[in-house]
Amino acid sequence: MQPARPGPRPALALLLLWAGAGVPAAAAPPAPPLFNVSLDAAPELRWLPVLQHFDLDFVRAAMAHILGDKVPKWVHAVLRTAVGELEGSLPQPYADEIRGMCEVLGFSLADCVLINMAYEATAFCTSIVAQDSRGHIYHGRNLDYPFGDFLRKMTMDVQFLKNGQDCGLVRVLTSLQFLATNETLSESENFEAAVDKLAKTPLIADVYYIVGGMSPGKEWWFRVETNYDHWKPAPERDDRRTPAIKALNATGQANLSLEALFQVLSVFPVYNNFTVYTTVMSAANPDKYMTRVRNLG
Ligand SMILES: *[C@@H]1O[C@H](CO)[C@@H](O)[C@H](O)[C@H]1NC(C)=O
Ligand SMILES: *[C@@H]1O[C@H](CO)[C@@H](O)[C@H](O)[C@H]1NC(C)=O
Ligand SMILES: *[C@@H]1O[C@H](CO)[C@@H](O)[C@H](O)[C@H]1NC(C)=O
Ligand SMILES: *[C@@H]1O[C@H](CO)[C@@H](O)[C@H](O)[C@H]1NC(C)=O
Ligand SMILES: CC(=O)N[C@H]1CO[C@H](CO)[C@@H](O)[C@@H]1O
Repeated sequence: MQPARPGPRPALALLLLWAGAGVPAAAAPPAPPLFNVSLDAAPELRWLPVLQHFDLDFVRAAMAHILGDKVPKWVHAVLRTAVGELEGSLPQPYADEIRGMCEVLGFSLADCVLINMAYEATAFCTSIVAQDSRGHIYHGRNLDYPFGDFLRKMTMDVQFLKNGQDCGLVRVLTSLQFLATNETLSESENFEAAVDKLAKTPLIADVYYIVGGMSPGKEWWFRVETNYDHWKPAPERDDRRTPAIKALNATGQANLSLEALFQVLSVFPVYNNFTVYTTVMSAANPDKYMTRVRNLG
């Protein structure tokens, strides 16, 4: 793993519950709450102000549920020991960040890492990278999760602050994301280097990375990735790929925009009852980043 590095970083956090009561059942899907996380604070402390916005008992219940439901008991016992032994080799500052939150929640670091792995392994995603006719590149993603009612209430946007200033980086989080992702993106000089590094980073769970860069490519103007090898046909029982491609075809490259991409990600079954959130963003235009929580009843 890479050495620790200070600086703004997106993906990290435990499963969190937004304690905001009485979410209005509006027609338009709502944005998640936005929280600041200061990178000037020590890693083990920086997430605690965010935690205060959540009902900790609910968070604990959700974590216990994921551990109990998704991880068979014997696997849990084995992994717990293994992760316990790995503790010292988890990359910083993640290890300290997780430790800080786990302590508040009363879980072991091993359990928190396990929860993350269980989550990563059972989430379904549709990711799209597309390029409009002017060469602007867009990235969109739906996160689908069968245990979504918890996650919907735990979805938040996080704004990272450095030296008290916002770093122009807002990220959606529902859980501790796979550790390698952010480091890769931050430490790579360019798109090719990031792809190269992602391809070489050993992963615990099977993950398809989809990387949107800022320089226009040559082949297709979009790429859709779900949970299956894109070089094989998608299985009939869960084909979100074909409808997404159809919707992109119908949009047309000239009409691509963040709004259009959001619409593509709202076509059934790309969008379905399990969809927790939809995020659209453009690397060249980070201000237009947008996440909406879906199916919030
Ligand atoms: C986050 O920090 C910025 C910069 O200090 C501040 O302007 C903003 O109000 C804060 N937002 C939240 C949600 O606390
Ligand atoms: C989308 O358009 C491409 C290029 O015209 C075509 O090859 C492909 O079959 C279309 N796919 C779907 C699902 O409509
Ligand atoms: C793109 O939008 C234009 C109108 O702005 C429309 O005439 C055209 O049919 C659209 N292209 C596709 C492929 O839908
Ligand atoms: C999605 O949920 C709605 C409302 O709960 C239900 O009526 C519908 O049958 C579900 N759709 C699928 C495909 O499961
Ligand atoms: C793409 C991205 O957000 N990268 C951030 C990941 O974390 C590092 C620090 O560890 C930041 O410098 C990057 O900006």
